[in-house]
Amino acid sequence: MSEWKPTACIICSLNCGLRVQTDGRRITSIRGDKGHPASQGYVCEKARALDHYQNGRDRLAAPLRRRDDGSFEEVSWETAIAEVAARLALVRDTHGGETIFYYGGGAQGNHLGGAYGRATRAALGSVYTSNALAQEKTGEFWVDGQLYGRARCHTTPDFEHAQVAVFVGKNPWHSHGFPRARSVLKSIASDPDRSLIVIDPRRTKTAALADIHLQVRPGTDAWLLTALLAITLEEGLADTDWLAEHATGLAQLRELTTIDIAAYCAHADVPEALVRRAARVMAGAQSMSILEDLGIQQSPHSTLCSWLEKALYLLTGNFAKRGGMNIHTRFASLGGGKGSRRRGSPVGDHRVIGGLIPCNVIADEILTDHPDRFRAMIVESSNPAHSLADSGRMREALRALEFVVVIDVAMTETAREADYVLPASSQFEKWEMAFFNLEFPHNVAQLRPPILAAAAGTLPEPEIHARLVRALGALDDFDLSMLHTAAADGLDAYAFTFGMAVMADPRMMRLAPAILYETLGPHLPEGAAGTAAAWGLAQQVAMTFPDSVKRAGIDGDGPLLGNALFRALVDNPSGIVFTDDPYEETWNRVETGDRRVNLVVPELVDELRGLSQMATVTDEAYPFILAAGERRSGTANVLFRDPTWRKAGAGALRMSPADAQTLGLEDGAIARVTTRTGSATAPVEVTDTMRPGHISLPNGHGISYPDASGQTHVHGISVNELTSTTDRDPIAGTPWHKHVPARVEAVEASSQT
Ligand SMILES: Nc1nc2c(c(=O)[nH]1)N[C@H]1C(S)=C(S)[C@@H](COP(=O)(O)OP(=O)(O)OC[C@H]3O[C@@H](n4cnc5c(=O)[nH]c(N)nc54)[C@H](O)[C@@H]3O)O[C@H]1N2
Ligand SMILES: Nc1nc2c(c(=O)[nH]1)N[C@H]1C(S)=C(S)[C@@H](COP(=O)(O)OP(=O)(O)OC[C@H]3O[C@@H](n4cnc5c(=O)[nH]c(N)nc54)[C@H](O)[C@@H]3O)O[C@H]1N2
Ligand code: SF4
Ligand SMILES: [Mo]
Repeated sequence: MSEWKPTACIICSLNCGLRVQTDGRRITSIRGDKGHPASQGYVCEKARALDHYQNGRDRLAAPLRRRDDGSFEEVSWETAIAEVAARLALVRDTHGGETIFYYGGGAQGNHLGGAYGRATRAALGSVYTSNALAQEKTGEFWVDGQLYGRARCHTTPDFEHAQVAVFVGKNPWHSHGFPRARSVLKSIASDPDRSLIVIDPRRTKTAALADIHLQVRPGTDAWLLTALLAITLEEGLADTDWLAEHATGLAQLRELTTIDIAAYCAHADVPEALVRRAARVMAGAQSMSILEDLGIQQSPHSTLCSWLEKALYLLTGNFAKRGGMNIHTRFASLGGGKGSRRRGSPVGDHRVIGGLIPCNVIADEILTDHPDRFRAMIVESSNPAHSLADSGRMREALRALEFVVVIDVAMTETAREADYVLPASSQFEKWEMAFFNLEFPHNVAQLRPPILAAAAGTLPEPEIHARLVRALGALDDFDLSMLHTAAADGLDAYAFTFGMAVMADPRMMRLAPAILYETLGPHLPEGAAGTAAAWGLAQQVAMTFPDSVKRAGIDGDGPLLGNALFRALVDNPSGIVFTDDPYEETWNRVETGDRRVNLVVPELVDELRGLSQMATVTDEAYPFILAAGERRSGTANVLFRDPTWRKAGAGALRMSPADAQTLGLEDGAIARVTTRTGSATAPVEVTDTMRPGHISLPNGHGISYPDASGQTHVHGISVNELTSTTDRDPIAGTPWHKHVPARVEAVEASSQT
């Protein structure tokens, strides 16, 4: 048995610190790392399954090229890089680099690869990008921009210190979303002076712990949240002194929320008395934090709900304070960069938020004869043929492109549609970093060394992108000799020389990741060249948040502060606190100009007023509302392709006892779910945690995986065979995955498909 090596869990955005033992190429023992500054030893049950990722049967071991007959053949890396670069260059030279669309850049634990992907995009003139954030968080980012001045003014909850914790469409018991979630939930639930409030149609494990569960009718949160705001103002519960000093738009918000409270509560199907009690508990709290997630972000009125949710904590003054909501620092942005921010999508002119094309319009931007349509796609560490709405249409779009290259560790549903597949080393075989740095007041970052040597035939993304950039000739115009010399002299000499070089030729900035890898990389410790981009990011963090970095105990000024931060990361593989802020610092991050927050989002006013019509998304032919993609103990996006990691029955269709009885379905019976897009069968789990009319299926199922003889089988329902690209938010284009109109019927076991 080997030593306990530090690494991180790569299953969800918490990236809990781990200590693991390996035996040969297997990860044999896993425990929480007490030295990780955020997770402090915490892990959940899913982390135990990580060897299924590392040693999956369909891991890629050589670059693949599609033959004319559709099958794949193995080719050498030299051939693959030369041909991929040539095919991408041909698309660029024929149609323009902006027709090359980049999707992904990282999963839940690996974002360094995406940083290098920026250099490949720059070499090709590719400007349009997207990733999974554009099917969940872009609406919320846009609202942040409206309230606080810029979409990057992202707020984070402080549940550790909050007297009242509120979850809107979020089930942290299973999905986490903040450090040590289960421990924090339990301590709030067991403390008589603190309260847990959950807004969710289902009695989730989190809701079962709650003091108040507002069991909203699916898709009607906008009415419930408006009622909460209305009660807060009508009963005089708002913090008017705080609002007078720090906010604008109170009079208009008051006018907009002067509504028939009883009717709104009835529409949301929650007793008015309970809604009033919740509003009083929130307003009476010394501090309150709120976390919204997919339950509203992937439902009708999603962007409107993000506004109303934020207005709720602002009305009660729970901003820029301990236990409330604060604007955190960031190690790097997960968005698409400046290149695409200025314009809408090329074909439909859809709003681009945070540099990201809405996921639901991607197929439309390809399946058209519009001259500016996307012609080629680079997919990295993402599986859009499985994770985007309407997989059938997404597959059609991928097939319609002139060229597709996929960079992944495994043979995914998307890789199957590609012209070339490039095999990456796993997240345990290279230096890696995740950029989900969302903590406040102590924000945390971890640069993790590999725990295993790279699998034969694979390369880490920094090397893949450096080779592509070289093959495209993008560095040929630059004289890098000064940078090579400076790197040999050490980080301090390099930092100053790099700064001068970029000032002299700003074109170097967009190619920076490749330039850093080529020049600084060889002088970093053996095998650590891939951390060169982290050095660049550390310099940016030190420049953007110098005081916060110094408060975290990192010394230096200017580029020397960036160097000290980078060294601290390399020297502490369990992770570090990289910024430390007083709560008032949040005000310095408000970018509205006058440092006051806006309570009203002008573009959403009509949608808010329109709620009085009491219209909901319903369709008589499809009387059920299907939540397509629920997080459960046995789901982990698509990190584990091998179905044996989860318990039998994990893929069940959940429904209420009343519905099961009406349909004549018993626990374990097979049901057919039909939507406007598709149809599938699953065993039923009858559970009184579901509201009548509401059914749910888990995310991350429906994965094809080879058996021991190499024969591939699909396991479970792939929910996006059932979803539609047109059901989406009018502002952000985010999908209504949690609100899919559906029909259910019992089927004979023999007629399943
Ligand atoms: N175990 C596990 N954990 C994960 C992941 C995973 O795959 N597995 N994935 C990670 C990722 S990428 C993400 S984005 C997060 C997502 O984390 P969550 O958003 O917590 O996940 P979901 O279960 O998809 O949805 C949350 C809740 O929304 C509720 N809901 C459905 N419809 C409505 C509605 O109309 N209104 C309201 N208020 N609620 C509704 C559902 O009942 C559910 O409890 O989880 C992360 N954590
Ligand atoms: N219907 C429905 N659809 C949904 C959701 C839902 O709730 N319902 N949830 C949405 C959400 S919130 C999210 S976040 C997305 C997630 O969907 P995606 O963004 O597609 O992410 P994953 O499924 O996690 O796929 C990550 C890929 O990265 C690969 N990978 C892992 N490690 C490495 C590495 O080191 N290098 C490379 N190159 N590749 C690697 C894995 O093999 C996998 O193929 O799904 C979305 N889709
Ligand atoms: S909370 Fe998330 S990161 Fe932490 S152990 Fe569980 S799945 Fe892994
Ligand atoms: Mo997500």
